[in-house]
Amino acid sequence: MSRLIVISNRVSAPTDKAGVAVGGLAMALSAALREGNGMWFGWSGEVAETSGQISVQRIGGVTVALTHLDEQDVHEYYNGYANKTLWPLFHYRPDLVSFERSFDEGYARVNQRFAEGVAPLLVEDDLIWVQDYHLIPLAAKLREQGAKNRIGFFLHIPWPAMRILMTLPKHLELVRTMFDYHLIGFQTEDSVSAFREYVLNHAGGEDLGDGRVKAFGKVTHIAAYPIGIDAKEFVESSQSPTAAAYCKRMRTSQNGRKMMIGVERLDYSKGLEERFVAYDQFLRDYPQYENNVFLLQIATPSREEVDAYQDIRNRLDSLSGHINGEHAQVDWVPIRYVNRSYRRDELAGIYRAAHVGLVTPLRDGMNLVAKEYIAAQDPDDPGVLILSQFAGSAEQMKDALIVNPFDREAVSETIHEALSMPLAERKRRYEALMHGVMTDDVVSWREAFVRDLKAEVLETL
Ligand code: ADQ
Repeated sequence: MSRLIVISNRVSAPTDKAGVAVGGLAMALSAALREGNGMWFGWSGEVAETSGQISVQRIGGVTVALTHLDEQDVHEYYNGYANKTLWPLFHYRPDLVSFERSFDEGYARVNQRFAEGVAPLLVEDDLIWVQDYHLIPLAAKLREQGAKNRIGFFLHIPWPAMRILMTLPKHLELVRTMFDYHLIGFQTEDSVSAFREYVLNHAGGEDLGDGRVKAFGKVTHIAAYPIGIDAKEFVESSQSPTAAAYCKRMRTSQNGRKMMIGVERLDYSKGLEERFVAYDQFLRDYPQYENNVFLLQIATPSREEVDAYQDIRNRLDSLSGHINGEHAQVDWVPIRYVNRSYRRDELAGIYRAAHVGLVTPLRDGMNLVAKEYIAAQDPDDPGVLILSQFAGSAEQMKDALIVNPFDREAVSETIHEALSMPLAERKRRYEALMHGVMTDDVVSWREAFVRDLKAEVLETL
């Protein structure tokens, strides 16, 4: 049986601490690696002088191979090309993109270093699965090292429309490197179409049918593999004593009011500012909800070394203060704004206590919070999910109330619709959504991708 080798920027093999914030993705990949005697390769998260040395360890039963990055790498590759160039661009924010030649060079250098670190550890029939935008050119670098293995790539964020991508200097070179993969997985059909459009219209490519596209003299396979959550575990976690305690704590503090919940990394792609503005609009449009509803917004700071993240944090501090100042009463604040992270079982209890889940990103590859919110609901009295049409999950979760997050009046009306929805309709929508969350979970995502990667014919190289 061939081994699976997962390569990602960071490695998050689970530790044994129960309930700690290890995501479903880490769990699902680790399970596959454990079963198949595989290996997970990536950056240790440490910043140190790099000697090219790889440290191999066992973490939670998984073999993990770690490399360090030096300060220049972190600046140019991680904070630079990955998070100041590709992330904003792929989330349709060319206004926030920094293009610097040194970022390009850092990105190429770290990908090269990853390839040099992995190549000696490979055997002939290893299946390699590269994760996400940090490592797009890795297959090309591995080929230069002589690797003939099957290599697949999964992009967790959106693939942008052709005209957006074309604002990236050297976009053609980036896409060229993708043809060294046998299989490229995207979150949505929308991303698959955008990639195909670029290849056909800008790279002189050809559509060979059945998801095969040809360009640069090579063929690769493209398809959508929408990622899911560890649904069964999340449901269990929502019924755990910790979740029950958190749910009770929230209910007590609600004091009969309805609660809406938002949970995300503090990122400009998540539409937090627009959400606050729409909520402000809602409080003006429907004064009957004054003192009867509140929004609990949990936003964990992330990527704080990048200016755009400091800016959004400052703007949200000011906006939440402004809205609260405008509407609050001595015994009620409309927004509870919390900048910390919670364990998964705590989060599950908080979701369960919320009457409405507000998931309104301006762009999102998938958005797992939407799925976690549904998985945590009480089937006899479920809450309502409001979901942005620009989240990848909207392609699957059609029974949510779908909104345009840029249209604050429509979001305001939808909040009213959610808060006043009769139980029968809440149940009908929840049951349909829950069926999808349970069926299309993270394990079926992983199995579908690995099965297709194994099945690819080696005509592609
Ligand atoms: P993210 O942009 O991080 O992921 P998302 O899919 O919503 O977005 O996942 C966030 C995860 O972090 C969820 O599991 C959530 O519970 C957790 N989380 C967020 N805030 C938290 C807090 N305060 N405390 C504890 N946990 C918190 C990227 C892409 C997404 C894609 C995923 C997976 O941007 O579009 O869905 O990868 O492919």
